[in-house]
Amino acid sequence: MARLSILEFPDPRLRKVAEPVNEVDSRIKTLIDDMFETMYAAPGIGLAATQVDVHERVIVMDISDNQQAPRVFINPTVVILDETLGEYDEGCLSVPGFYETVNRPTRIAVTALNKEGETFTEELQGLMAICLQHEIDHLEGKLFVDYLSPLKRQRIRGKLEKAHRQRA
Ligand code: QAP
Ligand code: CO
Repeated sequence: MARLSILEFPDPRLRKVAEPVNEVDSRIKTLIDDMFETMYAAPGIGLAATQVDVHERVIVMDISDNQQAPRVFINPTVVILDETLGEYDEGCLSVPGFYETVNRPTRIAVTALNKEGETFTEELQGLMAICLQHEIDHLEGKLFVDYLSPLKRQRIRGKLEKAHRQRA
């Protein structure tokens, strides 16, 4: 397994739209293992392949405390079951150090492929539903900061650019 490096806002590669996975082969399985290692090390609760500069529709998630509930979603599609929005203070491994309130539907059904390449459909609610929608946004080149006011987004961008300059 390998720890992958995570792209950070405003890296333009985070804006690429990911391609569907054709076959869940050994290359995709290795990618999934490496994404879990990267997410757990961070630590984080969700990671999309886009964030590690792989532009294919793969998401890993684990909202449990002790790495007890690893979940994989390949080529996910979502149906909103209830248009009622819930608010949540979202963060992102690609926007380190910043948390802001975002509103999203909290009851969805997802259809995706699992790590074995089998199709499944499942209803999700609460943090699982929010996190999955956040991760699917990554596959579309979208970030949670896009839901904020331009002023807030610009402030976050400026601070992260400064941090990147100091690291370089
Ligand atoms: C997405 O985010 C998410 O700023 C997953 O310094 C988060 O795992 C969806 C993290 C919350 C919905 C609600 C963030 C780690 C991890 C940071 C993450 C940081 C270190 C974020
Ligand atoms: Co994110």
